[in-house]
Amino acid sequence: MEATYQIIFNSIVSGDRDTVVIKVSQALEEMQDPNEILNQGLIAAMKEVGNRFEDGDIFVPEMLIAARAMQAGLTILKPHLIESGVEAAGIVIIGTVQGDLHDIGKNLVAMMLEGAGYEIVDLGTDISPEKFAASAREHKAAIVGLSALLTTTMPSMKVTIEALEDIGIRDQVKVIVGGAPLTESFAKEIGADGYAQDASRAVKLVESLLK
Ligand code: B1M
Repeated sequence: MEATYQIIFNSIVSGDRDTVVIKVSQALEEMQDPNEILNQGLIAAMKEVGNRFEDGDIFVPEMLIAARAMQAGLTILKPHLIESGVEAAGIVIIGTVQGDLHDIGKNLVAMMLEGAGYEIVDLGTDISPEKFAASAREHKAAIVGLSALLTTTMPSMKVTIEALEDIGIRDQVKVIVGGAPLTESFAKEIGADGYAQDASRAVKLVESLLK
C-alpha cells in the first residue's frame, strides 16, 4: 500500500501525469481510502514541490507540470472524496482583478491550493470588485485571493476589499493578494490580510490564516 502512495508522490513531483492517473485508479480499485490517497499521495507531493521551489531546486515550469499531474489525479479522486464525505479544508475564491488578463500565476496559485486540500472557485480574469464580493458571499468563502500583474490594476484590489466591506462580509473572509508588482507593504496599505510572493508561499499563508 505504502509503495503505491510513494509512486503517486514521486510521479507528481516529477510531473509524470500518466503514472499518477494509473496509480490513483489502481489504489481506488484496491479499495484504498480516498482520504489517505489524497493526504499521503497528492498533498504530500505538492508540499514537497512547494519546498523544492522555495529552495530554488525547481522553477515555475516544473511546478506547473507537477501541479498538472496532481490535478489529473485529483480529477479521478474527487467523486470518491465527495462520496466518502471528506470535507475541503476551506473554500477559496480566486481571480485576477478588474482590467487585468494575466492568469498564469493565478492558475498556479489555484492549483497549489487545490493540491493542499482547499476547494477552489476560480472566477477567471478581469473580475470586478462586486463579482468577487458576491461570489465570496454565495460560496461562504474562507479566503478571497486577488492577483494583479499590472501596476494600473493594483488599485482594484483595495476597491475589492471595500466591496467586501460594503456587503458586510469583510470580517468573515481573509483577503490574500499577490502578483509580480505587489509588495508586503502594499498589501498592508490596502488592508489585505496577507501577501504571498509565490504559489508555494500562498499555500503557507492560507494555512496560517485559517489556523
Ligand atoms: Co503582460 N505585462 N501585458 N502579458 N506580461 C507584464 C506583467 C509586464 C511586467 C511586461 C513588461 O512590460 N515587462 C507588463 C506590466 C508593466 C506594469 O504594469 N508596470 C505587462 C504589460 C504592460 C501588458 C500589456 C498592457 C501589454 C500591452 O498590451 N501593451 C497587456 C495587458 C493585458 C491586460 O491584462 N489587460 C499584457 C498582456 C499579456 C499577455 C496576454 C500577452 C500575457 C498574459 C497571458 C496570460 O496570463 N494568460 C502576458 C505575459 C505572459 C506577461 C509576462 C511576460 C509574464 C507574466 C507571467 O505569467 N509570469 C509579464 C512580464 C513578467 O512578469 N516578467 C508581463 C509567470 C507567473 C508564474 O508569474 O504571474 O508573477 P506571476 O505569478 C507568481 C507570483 O507573482 C505569485 O505567484 C505566482 C507563481 O509563483 N502570484 C500570487 C500571482 N498571483 C498571486 C495571487 C496570490 C498569491 C501569489 O494570492 C491570491
